[in-house]
Parts: sequence; structure tokens; C-alpha cells
Amino acid sequence: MAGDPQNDHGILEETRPKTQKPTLYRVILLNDDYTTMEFVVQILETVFHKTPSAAHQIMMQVHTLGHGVCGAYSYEVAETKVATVQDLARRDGFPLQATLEEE
Ligand code: TYC
Repeated sequence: MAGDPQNDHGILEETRPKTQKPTLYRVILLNDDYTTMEFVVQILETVFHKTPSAAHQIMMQVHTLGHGVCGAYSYEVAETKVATVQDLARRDGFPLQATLEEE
């Protein structure tokens, strides 16, 4: 039986994995008609540490498909990145939205 500590020679052994995979959350960027492409690229470079080329690629994916993945992080980090994106966007008067999705 999985996780049964009693093996067939009667010796107790711990079979439970010692490490657990942390649940990761994707940060999803959503398209809109008003945020500039330049601002989205800047967000991807500064908040998500993407190269200029990767940032441009993700921005174009969001622009054409409606949404795109910026990265996967622990819940706390992902939440903070969503809040940072929204704060920076509002500060510059853009309606840009980001959301979380469990991986
Ligand atoms: N659609 C926007 C434009 O044409 C650009 C854009 C891309 C906006 C990605 C948001 O997450 C976004 N200016």
C-alpha cells in the first residue's frame, strides 16, 4: 500500500516523500485596447525579468490571443506581481489587468 510504513520484513520504514512540490500559480496578462505595447514590454522586463526579446514575444501573444503567461511562482510571489502590475498600470493611467491561475 502506498505510504504504508510496514514492509514485508516487519521493519518500520518511512516511505513518505520528504519533499512536497509547491503549488505554483501562473500570472496571466490580459489584453485590452488602451495599454501601449511599450508599457507592457516594460512591465514584462521589470516585474517578470524577461529579456527584451521574450518580453516582446509575450506581449504580442497577449495582443493577438487575448492572454499570455508571464511566469509561475509561489502564491505569495504571484499575488505580489499581480498587485505590482496593477499599481504601475494605474499610476500611468492604463487599464492593464493581470490574474492568477493554479498550475
Ligand atoms: N492591445 C494593446 C494595443 O494594441 C497592447 C497590449 C498588449 C495591451 C498586451 C495589453 O496585456 C496587453 N495597444
